[in-house]
Amino acid sequence: MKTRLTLALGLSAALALSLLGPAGASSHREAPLITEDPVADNTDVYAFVSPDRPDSVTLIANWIPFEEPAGGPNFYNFGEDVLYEVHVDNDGDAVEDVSYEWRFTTTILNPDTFLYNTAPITVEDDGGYSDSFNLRQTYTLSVVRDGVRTVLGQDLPVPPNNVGVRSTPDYDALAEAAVVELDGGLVSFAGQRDDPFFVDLGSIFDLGGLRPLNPAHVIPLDAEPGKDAVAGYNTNTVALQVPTSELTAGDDPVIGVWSTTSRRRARVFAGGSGAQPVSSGPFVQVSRLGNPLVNEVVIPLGLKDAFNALQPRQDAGALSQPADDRGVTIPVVQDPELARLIPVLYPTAFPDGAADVPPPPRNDLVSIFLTGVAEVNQPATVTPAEMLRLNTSIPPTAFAEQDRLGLLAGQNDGFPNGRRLIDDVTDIELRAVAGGTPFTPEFNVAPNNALGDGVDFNDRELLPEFPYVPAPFDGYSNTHQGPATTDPSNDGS
Ligand SMILES: [Ca+2]
Ligand SMILES: [Ca+2]
Ligand SMILES: [Ca+2]
Repeated sequence: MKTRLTLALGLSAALALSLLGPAGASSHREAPLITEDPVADNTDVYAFVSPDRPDSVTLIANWIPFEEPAGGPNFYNFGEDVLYEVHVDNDGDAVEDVSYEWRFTTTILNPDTFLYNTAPITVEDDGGYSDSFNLRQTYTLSVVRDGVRTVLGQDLPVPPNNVGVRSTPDYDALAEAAVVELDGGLVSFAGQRDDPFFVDLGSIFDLGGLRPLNPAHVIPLDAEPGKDAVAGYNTNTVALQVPTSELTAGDDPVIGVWSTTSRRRARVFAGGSGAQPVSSGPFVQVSRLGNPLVNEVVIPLGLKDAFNALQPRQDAGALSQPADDRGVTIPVVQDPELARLIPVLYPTAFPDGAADVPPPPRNDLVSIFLTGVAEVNQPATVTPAEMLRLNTSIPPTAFAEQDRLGLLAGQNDGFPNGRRLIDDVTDIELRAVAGGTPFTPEFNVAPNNALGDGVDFNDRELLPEFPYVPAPFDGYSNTHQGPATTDPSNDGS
């Protein structure tokens, strides 16, 4: 994306002071409540030193899981009544120091048609979209520092969904028109993209199945390659590239990153002709995401909704009890159910049962998920809290050289030091939970350090430059369609 629209914004004119109220993984359908609210459902957060601009950090957060590209006529929009945020803690106290906020506004040019677009959508000479783009969104991007909110950009464009080959024939041009350079060296994008997460959900959530290891499962099946359950689906992305100096404080290069979604406390349905519900009250956090998969597979069902409502500063108190002489511990991380399940599910691969995985307390997992790894991505002083932790002083691996196994492949700029799009967090976390890392050398052997779901890469090539997330699949070419005619012999089995 080389063509960038530069928006000159008078920062002083846009400076707004406000006192803030208390508001303020991969994670698809990770907790019961949030599955009912897809526009607020945060699927993944990424934070990495930009490989092509090493003095900057790229922050990416995705919402709306499993967007079927053909999902018209009402395609996928950000929620107007939703506050989308990415937070940065730069002094290790689990309290945000810098928060970026996205608020979206929807405009319908012609309300008398049901059409999302009335003709092919193109980029006009002035850089804006053609009037055929009927239902469109714009957004305001703000930053909050020390309780002071500054508007960074207003009326920023969101590209259309990738409707199909007739409606959005040059999608890359439409997306490029929504890459905006802002004052202070920031680059911003918000809009539909391919979901860059890759995982075999269909097997993993079918009693912990890993297709390549099927023969060793307690309910054995023939071995198979993995299936990327997210393949062919889109998501809504916000991406922001920020000069690193805007994010760090003092001499400590480590930042903590997580995202939240918030809704107004009350929503009232008026009924009758008042079709639009009215939202009021302060924003309340309904979704939260730092490390991928934590709420899916570490947090037990009884705590999942609560975890989404917690702030990191509350993690230690809410999810822990006073324990060992290290002070605060978080039992669900120190003794995760998954670690105990792995030898039960794969008895022939782990013949000695529980003795084949590290015993609790799992201080190695506390490092990975809660404090950062000493000498890699642990802040100088740290309050244990669940967030991505990124050491911004570790030089990025060249894009073409990135390895999906991140830190486990010796790339210190990869997960769990922050998270790059390439990082195979499923395999890395499976191996980490099984003890297959240098933290626990006696367990850093096969099969512990070779676990994987058989899905190694995203189904679309990542982009070498901002916003790095590939273009969305288009609806016309969608890959989830059924047969053209009903086959009476198809009983669904
Ligand atoms: Ca802080
Ligand atoms: Ca994908
Ligand atoms: Ca994988």
